[in-house]
Amino acid sequence: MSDVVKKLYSIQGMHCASCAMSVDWALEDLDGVAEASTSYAKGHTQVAFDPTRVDESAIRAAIVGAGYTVLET
Ligand SMILES: [Cu+2]
Repeated sequence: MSDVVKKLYSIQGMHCASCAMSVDWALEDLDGVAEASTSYAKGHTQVAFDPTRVDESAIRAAIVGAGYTVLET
């Protein structure tokens, strides 16, 4: 098992707890994502992933695909 890294992504467009849940599901569907922890109140998601199996563009695309905007930091 390779190293899992954790990264925080700021998300725009979530307006309730079920939005955060949709983001969690979209991310956890990705091969290589171990865990996503999305907070509607904080407007961000913390993603634990294996960078050898999934890259950040796929993570961003999954969030966008769920209907939200990823803020560049
Ligand atoms: Cu919502």
